[in-house]
Amino acid sequence: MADTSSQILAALGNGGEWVSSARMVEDLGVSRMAVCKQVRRLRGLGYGIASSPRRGYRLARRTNRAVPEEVAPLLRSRVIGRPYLYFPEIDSTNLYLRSRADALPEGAAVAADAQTRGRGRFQREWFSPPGGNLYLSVLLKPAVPPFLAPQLSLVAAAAVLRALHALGCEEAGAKWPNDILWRGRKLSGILCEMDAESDVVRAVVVGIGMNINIDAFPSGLKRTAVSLRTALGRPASAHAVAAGILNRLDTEYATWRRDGLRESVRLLNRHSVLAGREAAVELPHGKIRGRAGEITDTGMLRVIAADGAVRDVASGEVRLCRSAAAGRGART
Ligand code: BT5
Repeated sequence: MADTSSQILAALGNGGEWVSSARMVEDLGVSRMAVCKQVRRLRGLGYGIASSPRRGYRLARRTNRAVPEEVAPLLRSRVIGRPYLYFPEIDSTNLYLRSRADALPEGAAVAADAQTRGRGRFQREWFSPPGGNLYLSVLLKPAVPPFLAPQLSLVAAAAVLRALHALGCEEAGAKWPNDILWRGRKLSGILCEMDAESDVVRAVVVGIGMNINIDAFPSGLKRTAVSLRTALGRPASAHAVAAGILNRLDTEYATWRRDGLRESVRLLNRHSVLAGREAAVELPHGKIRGRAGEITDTGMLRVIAADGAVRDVASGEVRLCRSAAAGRGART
């Protein structure tokens, strides 16, 4: 289906020109009905396509969404994003891949324009309105022991960061373990979920949510969330972001499999919003406070307590302490 719509888009060219439906029927070898149906579908995906009974069709506006018609031509990846699936609306892209992990190959990716049950860690809600944000999940099947799977959250964070920097959002930084911030506000969050046997990972789904074009946050997020549009000062396309992330995750993941986490960690440390700052870390059993140090080569956060005791933390929720955060605008 995406093939015919891609052909229709190709026939419409860069827009501006009217193309008669008779010409499309002839050039594409499909029925007039099929052209009509695909044009309707493309409009549903956010393309502006004008039609006139006499003149045919004209492309007035491309979509800003992460549709396959726009993402596929930008993909340079070998494994990640193959196949690439898209839904205008879904419950959750992570749930989708988790429930089909056996049937789909490693690298399969699914994106949506809206989620009705978008989730963060600990079943928290991920605000997922329609209109040009990105909700993207990727299925990975590394044959590694389960304790290594959380590292993939950092591998994904590094890929997202590289993609954002390449798009001109140089100030994007990483907040261990799974947030991407811009000037202290959350631009993107990563949820890594695993299905495993006792000694080997069966599947890991890495889900990435990014605010791209929607700034109308609910009151609870107004001060803590930000969109890429605000960060860049201009609208951005979810398809360019999706392709950028998938292409970079392809190399980041291959590097992780070959050499471990070191390269990803190097980038995350270079752009860490925590390094050197006073933080409180909620652990599964209790809370510690101290100065956040580097992320270690195995993906732990080093925390140095006031008495000099050093602790490497494997997982947890980090809050910057007010005194240190205030001067640098951190709000999460
Ligand atoms: C995360 O969780 O940051 C991981 C978010 C992962 C979402 C993606 S979207 C594609 C895939 N499918 C899914 O269903 N999920 C993944 P966590 O660290 O727990 O942060 C959640 C918290 O971030 C919430 O409690 C809010 O405070 C805040 N939040 C919710 N929606 C947000 C948004 N759109 N932008 C910024 N902050 C948000």
